Amino acid sequence: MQIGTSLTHCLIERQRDHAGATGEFTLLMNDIVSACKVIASQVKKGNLIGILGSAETENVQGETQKKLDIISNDVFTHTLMYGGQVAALASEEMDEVYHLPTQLQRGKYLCVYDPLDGSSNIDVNVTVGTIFSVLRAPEGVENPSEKDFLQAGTEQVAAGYCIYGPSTIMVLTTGHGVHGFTLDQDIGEFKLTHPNITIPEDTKEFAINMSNQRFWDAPVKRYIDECLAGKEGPRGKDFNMRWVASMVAEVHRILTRGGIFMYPIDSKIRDKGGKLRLMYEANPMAMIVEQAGGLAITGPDRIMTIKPSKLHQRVPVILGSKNEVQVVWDYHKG
Ligand code: AHM
Ligand code: MG
Repeated sequence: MQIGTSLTHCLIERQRDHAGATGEFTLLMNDIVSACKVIASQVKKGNLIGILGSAETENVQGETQKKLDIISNDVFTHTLMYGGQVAALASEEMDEVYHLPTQLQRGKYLCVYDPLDGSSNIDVNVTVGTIFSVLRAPEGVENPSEKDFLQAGTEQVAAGYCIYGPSTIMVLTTGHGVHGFTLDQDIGEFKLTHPNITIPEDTKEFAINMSNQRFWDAPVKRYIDECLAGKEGPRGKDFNMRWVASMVAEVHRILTRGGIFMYPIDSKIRDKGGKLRLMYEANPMAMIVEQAGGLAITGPDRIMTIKPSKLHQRVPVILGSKNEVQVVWDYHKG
């Protein structure tokens, strides 16, 4: 695929490589792209159209929703429900599985999404993004329920995110590498700008919310202590640190120049299972990172092998440059 090729043309090209492909996946992706373009445009307008600030409502996780959380969820949900390619939908911002009204055409896919991740950054004009995961609906199930969504990350058909930063970039994997497409605002089209993204195996940059340090478990404490010890410590190199509080921005940085991102388990959130959500944050990002040559673990386990027990399940997340994540993995095993 040539640099500058439109995302739609890249999908059509891919479709030709799959004997028996019906074009339904391409249509679904086109809907996801359309939804992200609308969200990008709303994010850009911000308070010119009065959409910053709290909506004064709570989602199922007890977090206060921002107006843009709700708007983005509505945009994503409505675009996909009318597109005819999904059998049901689920989102961070909806308590239950969203069942399609009976009169609407159903398709063979399920889509799970975080319509606007990094909500705490909306009002301060810092990068946010949309994360999505595409699964297959079980055959013969007319109205999929929560249990039909509870598939391990290894079952994902596709995963991606759209980052709303200085430029809007869609990063996508269908299990054949990771590719990035930048939105050309003038013509409203995503064009291939980052083909075959690979994460450098080594890094000297970590991202973790240091304010939780006193609550971490021993392996994470040890790892970060050793990074902080720098050249004089056991790692023998100085590390740099970043924390945007937008997972999409952290993952995008890691895909661009390497690094390790960690939202580990800690004693404050142990009863919740972690901070980030498995099905629409951890799994899609894990698929992208692994497809780009990195690793994604919870601490002791590979994220994508977890069999979800509920839609809004949380998990610890440690992902990024292969050799660095391996160090943390070894500390958990040790
Ligand atoms: P959100 O889905 O409510 O926006 O929360 C997820 C975000 C991640 O993008 C980010 O890594 C993390 O929460 C930041 O958490 P903290 O504010 O504890 O640093
Ligand atoms: Mg989120």
